[in-house]
Amino acid sequence: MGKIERNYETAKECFEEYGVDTDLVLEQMEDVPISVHCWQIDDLTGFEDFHARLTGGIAATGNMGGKPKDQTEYFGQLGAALKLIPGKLKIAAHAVYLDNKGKKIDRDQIETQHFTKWVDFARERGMGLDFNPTYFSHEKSEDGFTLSSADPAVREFWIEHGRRCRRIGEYFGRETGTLCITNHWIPDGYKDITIDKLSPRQRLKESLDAIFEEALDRGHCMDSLESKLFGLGSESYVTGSHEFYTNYCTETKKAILCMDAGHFHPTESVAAKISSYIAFGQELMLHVSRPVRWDSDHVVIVDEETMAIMEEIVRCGALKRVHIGLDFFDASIRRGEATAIGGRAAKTALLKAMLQPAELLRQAEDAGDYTRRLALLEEIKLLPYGFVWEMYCERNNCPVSICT
Ligand code: RNT
Ligand code: ZN
Repeated sequence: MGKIERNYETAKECFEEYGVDTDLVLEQMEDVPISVHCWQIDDLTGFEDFHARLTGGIAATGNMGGKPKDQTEYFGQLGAALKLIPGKLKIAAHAVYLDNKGKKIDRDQIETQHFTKWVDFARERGMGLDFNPTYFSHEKSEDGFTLSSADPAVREFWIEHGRRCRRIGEYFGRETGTLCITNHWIPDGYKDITIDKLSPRQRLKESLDAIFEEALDRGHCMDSLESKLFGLGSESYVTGSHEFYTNYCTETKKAILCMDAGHFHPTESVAAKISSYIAFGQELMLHVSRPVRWDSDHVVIVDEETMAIMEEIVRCGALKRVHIGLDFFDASIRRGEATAIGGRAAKTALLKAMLQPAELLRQAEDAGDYTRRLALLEEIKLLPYGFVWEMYCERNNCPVSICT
């Protein structure tokens, strides 16, 4: 028996004492894909123009070399990064990652034929796809407004983009046989004190209604709406706030909410919000990220918030209702490895959460024995999660260590 097997047997015994079946957990991990975003690999540049400037109040800082110069390099690096993340995955593509064959295809002209590469790439790897319209890094978003713009022509342009993206999402879902979530995030907002906060929201509501007019096959795709508190240059007002989208989703049932861990007040926790949506039978999309002082999109690590998010999903019994995606972009470290580090961290946190003795903890709580609840919570921090992780990597033909 090799070291990994030996260690795993020991771990199995340790977890059994807490009523946890590690084999079962490893099996269950296969039902919970993590959706790895495509945009850490190239600082969200995409394929429209390899010198494109990122706008919309988000920023990839740093200038590490090795950024892909063409699509071949890009897909090579993404493929290599994905190989380092064990278990079931999806890939989240973005509209600017289209294959335009050297021709200018504007956002209101994109079609499924521009995204066949993504389908091939995902299929080869047995992965599903998610999709994101790109409502930023474009001349028609330069004044800070898209779907909530006061200019009807600008709104119409972005509505058309949203509509087309939904169809691409449906195509992804159909072709991969896995539900595709099309996540809409817009940068709209004001830098400074805003007088009329209502009109942009009324316009956003109308734009969304227009985007969602066409009924698509729910078996293949659905939409999510990503809220935000502030962005660079939209510090004072963001049209698509948390309350706005929560109400839009509840009222219309046209989309589910997407919560990004970096889009709230610094001490506000996405984890704490999850149960309030599950209580109403809603589904959620998440962008697991790591804000450091602001929505800085640092690489995801196994920190308290990431753990809290995964624990909450498990404890709510919501592994099928909460769709877990990643969102970070750091250009100060090697980009492919950054993707792998963040993906592995999300998986590690999920595995750790699933290995916790949920039953025992709940029993202590239900019995009103909060002392035992706290004692247990502390004790289980020292269980040998790492040995189960190593077995998870081994079973998925993935290296245990990626430190080069
Ligand atoms: C921006 C949002 C959004 C983007 C991606 C690239 O604040 O988090 O999810 O990061 O669409
Ligand atoms: Zn996000």
